[in-house]
Amino acid sequence: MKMPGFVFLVLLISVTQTFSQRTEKTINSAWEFTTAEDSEKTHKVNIPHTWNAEDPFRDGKEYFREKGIYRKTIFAPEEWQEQQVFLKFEGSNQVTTLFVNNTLIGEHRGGYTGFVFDITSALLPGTENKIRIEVDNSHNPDIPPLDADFNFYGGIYRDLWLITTNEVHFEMANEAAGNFLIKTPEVSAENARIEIETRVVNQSGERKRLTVEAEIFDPQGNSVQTLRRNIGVNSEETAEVNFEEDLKNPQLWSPSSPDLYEVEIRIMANEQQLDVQNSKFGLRWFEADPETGFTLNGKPLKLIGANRHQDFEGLGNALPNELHYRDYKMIKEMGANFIRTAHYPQDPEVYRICDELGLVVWSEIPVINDVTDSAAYHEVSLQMQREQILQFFNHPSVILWGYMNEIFIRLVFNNEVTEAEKEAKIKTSVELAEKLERETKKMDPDRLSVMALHENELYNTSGIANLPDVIGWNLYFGWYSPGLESFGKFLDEQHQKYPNRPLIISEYGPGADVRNQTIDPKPWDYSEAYQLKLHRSYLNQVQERDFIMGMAAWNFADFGSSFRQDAMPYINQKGLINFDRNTKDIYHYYQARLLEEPMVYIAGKNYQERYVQDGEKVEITVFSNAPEVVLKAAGGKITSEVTEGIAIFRLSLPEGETLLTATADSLSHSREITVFRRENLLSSIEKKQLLVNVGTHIQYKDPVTSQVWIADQEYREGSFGYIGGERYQKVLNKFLGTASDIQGTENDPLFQTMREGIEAYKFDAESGKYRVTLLFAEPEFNASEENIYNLSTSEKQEITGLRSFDIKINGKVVSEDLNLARDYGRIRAAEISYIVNSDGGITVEFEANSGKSIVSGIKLEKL
Ligand code: GCB
Repeated sequence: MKMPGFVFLVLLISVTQTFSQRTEKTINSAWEFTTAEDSEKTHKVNIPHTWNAEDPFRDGKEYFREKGIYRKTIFAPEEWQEQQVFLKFEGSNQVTTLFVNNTLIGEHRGGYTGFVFDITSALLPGTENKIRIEVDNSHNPDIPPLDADFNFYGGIYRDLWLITTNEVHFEMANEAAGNFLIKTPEVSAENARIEIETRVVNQSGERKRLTVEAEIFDPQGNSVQTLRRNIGVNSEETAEVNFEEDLKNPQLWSPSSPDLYEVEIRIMANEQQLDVQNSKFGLRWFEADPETGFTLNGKPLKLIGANRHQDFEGLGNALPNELHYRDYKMIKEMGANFIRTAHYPQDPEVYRICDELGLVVWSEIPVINDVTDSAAYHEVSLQMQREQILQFFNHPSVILWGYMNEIFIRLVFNNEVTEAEKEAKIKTSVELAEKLERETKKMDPDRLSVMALHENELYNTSGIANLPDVIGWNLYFGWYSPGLESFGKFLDEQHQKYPNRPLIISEYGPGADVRNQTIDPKPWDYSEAYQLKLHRSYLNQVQERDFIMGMAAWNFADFGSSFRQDAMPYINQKGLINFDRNTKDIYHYYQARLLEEPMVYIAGKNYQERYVQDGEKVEITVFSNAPEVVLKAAGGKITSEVTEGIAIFRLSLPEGETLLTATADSLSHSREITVFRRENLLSSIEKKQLLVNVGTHIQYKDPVTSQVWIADQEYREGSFGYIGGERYQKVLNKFLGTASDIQGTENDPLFQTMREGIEAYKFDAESGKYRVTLLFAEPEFNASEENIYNLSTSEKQEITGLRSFDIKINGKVVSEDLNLARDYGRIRAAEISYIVNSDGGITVEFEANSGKSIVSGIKLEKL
């Protein structure tokens, strides 16, 4: 009888299902969690989980770095007796120890790669089984990273999988964590050589005759080839089964056409399928040339993109896949074609996304800042590199394997090490680099090895920079080192001295806080405008130099770093977007420089209140990739050329709200701004308070109250401003003011900049009743808390760092012997409000008794 097609299909499916024994499911939900410190208190948590989502961002003690314990019972059905059962961790930071029914199964070291435990032998089928997972994120001298500018959030922060397989299955438990390898050693436009490497494990207790198949599908999903091998595998043995195939006229993978092939591998016994796995892969070839830069599939491609850290506001590193996806989509939509996974391997989902979206990836292990001279440290580093390579091998997006970042930075800044200690440290670092280079090339001769360096000659003199295929420079000219143009000069010198080294810019960028705005940016003012200035200059300088392979901005998003103080404590603010993923202007600027499809964007999402001086025009910046932009405002229309993605408009606008509309090609973008004339601020004081960010050119917006503290100005008759003194500057050529975390406020930038030695602040205001509020912070850690009036003149002179001043308003003393350190504490925000009845004019005088007077902000309100 002839069987109808669909009956045959149903039969086939049911037969295959019976014997296709692999099941994979997450077991993320409802774990009992305790910390070792507080073992009585259990919480129900879901994986991805970290216990450090909040504490690295709190003032006070350091974030919790110890042991956390996860517990759960799982029911093991009877059928598991004939199966192998595994737990697969995608990532858990940083030492993970697994117990099943109180039997120790194993330990894994390292927080950024996956690993698999075979739990079959400890399980009791037909009953509940106890799983206990201990995770420890305390500092461990044998495990990288030892020290870095990001948080080492503890916990099982990536998906956890329960996998059951047939007793005959593709290998699960080794450094590949269940991945099989698809190699593409030779690819050209005409032909692609494909090598597939599988490992078949037989735990059935008897010898098996098996057929292993590898079926290749093209990017359209058509099966193009099925390869087969017949093998015999003894019990408790693992057989390597490899395939080779040539594909003619391959469809190539690239950022502009990320075409993906797929391989399905199967283990068959007597027509029954025992195991199946699949993986996408891609076909491309590339080259890093020291003269001409990077080429992909024979065409030059300047790699431009960003580094990306894996944490997120409020979540630490425990992100759902959707948020990883959203980040990479935003990176792609910025016009980027390149990503460095910051300092460690990321979630497996990230690599899948980069393949799919078309982003070239530099993936790296977290050997950062310093190494330990121990066999264990070297071995864990090598293990991490093997795991990263084996686990992400099939991803065509991955082109560079990194293994070290700024490895001498601690050494260079540590004044306490002896010459001998220094030599020993250099020696062990170079030895480790040699081992990592060798291991990388042994495992994957077809990709490029890379290392990131900071601006120091030691990398050249030690010889470490001669090891990898590509050298990445982390360069912060215009930030940590002065001079934006020094960037290009440095690159030219390196290129001249080492003409055989392919070079890439692995990091660059300044801190930028969207609360800080100006049209006159300066280094270390944390303004969005300075971020724009620096990135624009770096983009130009890289584009002028063919020999530079590309550049990755530091960083795609702001990220958590518990020791940082900066404008927002505990956050590294060099992101192109905020920690909560709201964009900064600079993100849109990259779109103007990189996107091919038309774009136009009026900058200043966070700079809508514009305060201008007498006769001063309002400066509006528009980003676009069109040759010119038309801006409509207040009934007028102006056209401006676009240079390097920027059109600047200087407009005479009336006070009040104005709608701006920028049009380029057929696109337009609108933004509302509000203009205030500084000369009218006192006459309108009845309606609107006047707030001044004293001691700085920066306009600061408090995101909670939405109040704008305007840039400071010198007093002029009929107006307001400071008299005397100078901007306080803790370190020359660095942050304006101080970068210390000011306690007792979220408005750190407001308190970090100040005017020191100020004589007076004067408002030529009308008569009436006012509230004057002064903002202060003692910026010196060694400021004395002495009381000036308790001292005799001779004793007084011996005390250093004593700052005491009196405040007078309209001639009357309102605060006497104000010693900020004594009265409020050092590096702590203080506010004092005074009520003033004025017959016309307000003069706040600061009279120093010792040291210099200081003030951070002033607010005037008419009552
Ligand atoms: C670097 C480091 C990176 C830091 C960055 C910075 O060179 O590689 O981890 O976060 O500088 O912001 O200082």
